[in-house]
Amino acid sequence: MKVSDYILKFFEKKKIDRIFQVYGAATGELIDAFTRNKKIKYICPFHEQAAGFMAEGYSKIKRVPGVALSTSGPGATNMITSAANCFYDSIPCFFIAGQINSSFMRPHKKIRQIGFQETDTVALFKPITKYSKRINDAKDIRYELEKSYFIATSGRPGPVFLDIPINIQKTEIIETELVNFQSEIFSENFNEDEIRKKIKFYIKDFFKSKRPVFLIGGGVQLTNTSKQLEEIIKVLKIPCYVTWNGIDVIKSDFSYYCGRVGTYGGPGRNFGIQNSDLLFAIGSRVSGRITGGNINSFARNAKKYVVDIDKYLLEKKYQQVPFDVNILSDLKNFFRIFKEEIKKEKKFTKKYKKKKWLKETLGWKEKYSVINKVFKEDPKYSFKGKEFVNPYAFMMHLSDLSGPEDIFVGDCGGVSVLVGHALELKKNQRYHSNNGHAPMGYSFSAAIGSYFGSKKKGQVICITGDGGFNMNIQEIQTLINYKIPLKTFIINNEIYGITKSFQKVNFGGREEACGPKGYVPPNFLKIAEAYGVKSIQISKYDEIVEKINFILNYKGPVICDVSCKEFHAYEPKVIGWETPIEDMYPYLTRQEFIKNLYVKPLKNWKKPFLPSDVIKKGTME
Ligand SMILES: Cc1ncc(C[n+]2csc(CCOP(=O)(O)OP(=O)(O)O)c2C)c(N)n1
Ligand SMILES: [Mg+2]
Repeated sequence: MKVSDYILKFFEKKKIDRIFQVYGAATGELIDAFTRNKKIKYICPFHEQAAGFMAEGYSKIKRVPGVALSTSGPGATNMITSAANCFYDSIPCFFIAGQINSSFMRPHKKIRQIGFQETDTVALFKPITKYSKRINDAKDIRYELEKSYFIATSGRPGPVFLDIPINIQKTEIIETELVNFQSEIFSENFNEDEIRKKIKFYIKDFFKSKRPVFLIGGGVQLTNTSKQLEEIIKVLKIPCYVTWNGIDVIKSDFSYYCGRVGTYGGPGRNFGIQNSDLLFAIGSRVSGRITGGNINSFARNAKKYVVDIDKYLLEKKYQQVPFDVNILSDLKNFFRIFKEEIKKEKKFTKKYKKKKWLKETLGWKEKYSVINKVFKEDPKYSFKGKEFVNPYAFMMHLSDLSGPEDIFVGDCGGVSVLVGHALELKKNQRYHSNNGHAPMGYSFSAAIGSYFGSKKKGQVICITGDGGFNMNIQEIQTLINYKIPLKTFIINNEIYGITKSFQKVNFGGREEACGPKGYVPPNFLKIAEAYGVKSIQISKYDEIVEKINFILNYKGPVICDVSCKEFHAYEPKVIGWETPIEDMYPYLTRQEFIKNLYVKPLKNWKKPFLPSDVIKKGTME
């Protein structure tokens, strides 16, 4: 058997049935091996970055590692962004590149290049993967694949990179002679007694607390433990807040869901978190996008617990938020122990009530719902006297009209804020985006990957900005080639909206390179037409419902241009590094917060500078 055949057989055993690749001579042997394997198919996107994003989307939905394959040199360097994306969002994926024949490689680092398309890819991928390795000996193939798989999927998951020279790919091996990898040597055992002890502390604190909250992040979805978490929440009757990655964990129709938090906090407006006296962060590293720049003002009266699988994030010296109790554990075991301890606690078995606080937090979610505000005041949007679509109104209707098993994939920029504010998910729906690395152009490719990873029970819906869609627009042809009925909504404001609003605040209103100056997007309807994909424009409020319905019921792929010309009021948001996250621009939340107050308002924080055209009715203070 050739090494290439062995590699495919390995992935087949791991229930991986699609590999995303762009051809090159350096992977010729690997691609040829597909002719001898019946179970795995290759998918041909038009760019290696897109292949990497597809592998990520596939992995997130199918819950097996994704695999992206490229040729040496430029093919491999094109996958760098995708590997980094997986690294920062902890997604297990294999990035594999072919490499030139070992005998033509440069003999020393000082020699820049010998072989055609020779590049030191192992070094390039090292800081953005959990493991980066060239296979120099065909006999190592089993060991290296098993080791890579173990590393990608265990502990805090993440991508791995393997560089496989063409001569190694075609070497004949005898399977029975291959050395295996013994994962036991590398496995990390958690200290169960320590975890249990800390959970017991927490339960004690919980009964003392008046305003406990859970802050839930994407780690729960990665470990597929949402059900266990929900069981615990139902017993504790505790208000739950989610981060952007946690949108996919606790859905909007869950009874204890009280909103989304952070510098762009959604429904609930961060009030529950900021007022809490006991916070437990689960599956989240609680980044600056949650806390804002004024970290000490974050949940400032709360005793803070955190559980994380990444031991470095629990070290005080590296911690942004100073947590009082740090628990090192994987979530499966953590939830198991938590449930065991809850069962033992008699106070829970009696009719346990903690209704006042829950009612209050749910009330804030309703009262400070972004959508309610839009709809009560003005669901329409016009620019220079002409009506366009208010993307918040669009998002609300899309949530409403979507099917029970639909999968949403979002891009970065203004779209991530819109989704965070206004996409309300139902129980069995899924949503994913790219939060740590946040490259534009992720969603369209990742949605295609998600389609291949899905059971095809629901639709796959991509929500992207115009800027994001331009990066990887070539994959429209992949929809045609594989008959993928993807529904793509481009929130087309014809600008780089989020960065334009950043400029407004930070550069005294001066605007450069974000459109209309410097950035002008193409006509997406014509582009879709040229590829032969159905295209539709939604250009005003009254068309939204009818057109979304049409698109969602359409059999094939649709590219929809949601025309929101120059809209970039992504609000509410926190402005300035000193601002505590309860103070959200532009509505009067500071006064509201003081009215709803359990903790002291911060004094003497430096108000951010806002140019006059940004200051609207009811600014801070
Ligand atoms: C690859 C890449 N380049 C640049 C950026 C910086 N950036 C972040 S969001 C953004 C604008 C996004 O524009 P669009 O997709 O149209 O969304 P909008 O903010 O207008 O809703 C830019 C340029 C980025 N995140 N990724
Ligand atoms: Mg835009």
